[in-house]
Amino acid sequence: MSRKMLIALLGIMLVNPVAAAAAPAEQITNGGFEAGTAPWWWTGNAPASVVDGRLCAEVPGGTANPWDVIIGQNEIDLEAGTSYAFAFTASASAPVSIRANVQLADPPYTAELSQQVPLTTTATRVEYPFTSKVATAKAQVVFQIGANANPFTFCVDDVSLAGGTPPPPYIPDTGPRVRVNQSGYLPSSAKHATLVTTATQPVAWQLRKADGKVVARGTSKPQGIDPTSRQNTHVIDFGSPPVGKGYTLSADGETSVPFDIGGDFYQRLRTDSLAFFYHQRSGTPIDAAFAGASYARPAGHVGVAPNQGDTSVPCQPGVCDYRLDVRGGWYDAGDHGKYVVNGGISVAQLMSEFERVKHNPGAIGDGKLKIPEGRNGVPDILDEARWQLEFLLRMQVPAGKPYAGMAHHKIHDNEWTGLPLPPHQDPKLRELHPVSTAATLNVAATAAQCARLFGPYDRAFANKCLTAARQAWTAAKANPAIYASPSDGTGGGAYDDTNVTDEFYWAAAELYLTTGSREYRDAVVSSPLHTADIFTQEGFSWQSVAVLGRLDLATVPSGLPDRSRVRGSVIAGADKYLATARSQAYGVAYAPGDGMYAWGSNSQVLNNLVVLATGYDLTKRTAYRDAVLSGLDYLLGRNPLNLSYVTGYGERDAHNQHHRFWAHQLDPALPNPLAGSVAGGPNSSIQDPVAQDKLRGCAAAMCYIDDIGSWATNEVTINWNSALAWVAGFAAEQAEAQRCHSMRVE
Ligand code: 9MR
Repeated sequence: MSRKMLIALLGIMLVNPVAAAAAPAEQITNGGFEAGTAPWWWTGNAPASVVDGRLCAEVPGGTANPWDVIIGQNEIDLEAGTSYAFAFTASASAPVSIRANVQLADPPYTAELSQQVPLTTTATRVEYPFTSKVATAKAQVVFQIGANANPFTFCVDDVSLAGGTPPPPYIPDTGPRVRVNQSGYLPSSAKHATLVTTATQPVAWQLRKADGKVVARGTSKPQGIDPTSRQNTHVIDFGSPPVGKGYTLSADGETSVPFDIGGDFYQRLRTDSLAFFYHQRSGTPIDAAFAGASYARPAGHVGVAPNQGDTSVPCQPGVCDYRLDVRGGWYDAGDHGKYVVNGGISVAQLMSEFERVKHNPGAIGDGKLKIPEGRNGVPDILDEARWQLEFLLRMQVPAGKPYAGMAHHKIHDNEWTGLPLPPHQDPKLRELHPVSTAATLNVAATAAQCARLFGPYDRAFANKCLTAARQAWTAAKANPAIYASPSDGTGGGAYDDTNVTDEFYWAAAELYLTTGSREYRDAVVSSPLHTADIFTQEGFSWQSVAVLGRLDLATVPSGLPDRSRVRGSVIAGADKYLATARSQAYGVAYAPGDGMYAWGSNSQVLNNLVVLATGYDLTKRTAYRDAVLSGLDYLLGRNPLNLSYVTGYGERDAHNQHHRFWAHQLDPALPNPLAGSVAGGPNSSIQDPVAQDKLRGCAAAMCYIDDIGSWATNEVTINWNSALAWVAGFAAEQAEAQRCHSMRVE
């Protein structure tokens, strides 16, 4: 906008407040691409990304129809008889003609505006007025950029559809006001539901079997306003109904979704949540024989075009003079980055899930998971862990180079890619980022754990891990304060961390438990974290890993002098989370001090459940076990949104999580996220445009939307699923124990 125009416009607004108030509403979200690419989508043949603040797509030549290549935005509201102006600034790397449409998003795709637009290499602004004949909430704006003979780059910016009234406020569909674990409850554990109601006095409830017969009744317990949701809530304890399917709970004129008492849902979740890791593997085809046809895909990042990695990856300019083969590992999340810090906690939790049951691994043992390494004499969960461990070892700087033994912090694309994008089609340059102390200590900790656990199965690999762990420890001691930059977040996450006291503690703990060496024991006991209360309400995470060390010091046999105090500290932590769970309207052991739910809050919940479960392992106090299950109730539907955050579990499940391949919401040919994938969950800071558009002012536990564009509330990641897998393993074991018990009773 020119200065003159701006001054004129400001003048009009100042003298005529009515004119200012009546400015047409903007119907496009993130039209300037300041917030990345969401909620824009495009066809898979035109990979797009934000370049210099514009959205640019590589358009193939030789397609038949304009609509064979599209960039668009859906869920546009149009009012009948209302005028709109569709405007944008666009250019192409060669002169071409495109179509710009405002149309219905579904067949017959009736267009309210369809405009042929000639483009040149000069970015040009165009504006097309039209009046809508239809009223719909399901229109779309699309740039149809196919039917050009030669490939070209299309760039667009400042897209606007001005007119009509502002989009109505988003009101989530929260379904029936009686909130339950939508999968079900274990027969001999506590059974709680939450009722949302205006009533302040107890109300009557009835529990019905699938045939409608009432099997239990009682009255609710008013709980007051729940600050996490701003809802007035009651808690219902519905006792000990017999095992059965299709129960419903009614109260205050509302009936819950159906749920089971007993069943094998936690056993399924144990397996499904681990399958996630096979599907996230980089550097190998995902085989239909293990994954099913709709989830199969070619290997990503094995040096085959258009991929530019990961078999010989350079550093960011100026960072190093060598290339590394860093193939393999797991993709972090919905993106294709591979980050040592986050990879570390993820693989640690898988190994710890194994270590907890290592004498009887059962359903996670050899030949039990759907992975190519089945029946090789090694427990399957360790096979899966090894896929990541070998990648982590490849991230270490080779001998003879500066910082030898340190680990590169991460490897990822040099620019952000958009969605959808299967890994093998990622065209961006992959780069190694500088080494960091945190990454190096993640290698030390996990490689030490590897050495301990792989010993009985593969001595050579265990030795390799131990050597790497020791080297990493020594290198980190020599370089104790090399921190990843918080601003190094283009094309991948920063995963920055400026306090590595906890990483030192964790690595020392794992090295000590594996070797028994005095050096590592001294590092453990002299760490200020060894005696600190590290069981915070916020919970542990990739950035705060001391609890990983403390839990292993409490559970893995060793000669640690103050081991019984350490065990007591974990029990004290479990007591704290138990008190929290009991105080919450939705029974969840998570109550951050500032009332702000973190990015990935569901994993903070899960990690607190890991502490509670460890408390149970140490004491066999059923209250801890029940608090773990109550936390799972929250994740599986007993929450303010009445939503199961785990794909494939529960009647109302999250299934549009942010992922470049599981992108069914954007491309019907692609699958939804795999069953057993947990969404990051409510995030008070709503950093992405979809969440900002829909959720401003949200109560903490409701700052979530099941939309693929909401990367800040609805992504899936390896470190969140590793926490889910750990807790599901625990819950499945309780389910098995209770099944045996109820069979004995019968
Ligand atoms: O899980 C990470 C969260 O704790 C951070 O606050 C956030 C911003 O740095 O990044 C999250 O991790 C994302 C990572 O940066 C890139 N891959 C997807 C991760 C989950 O959204």
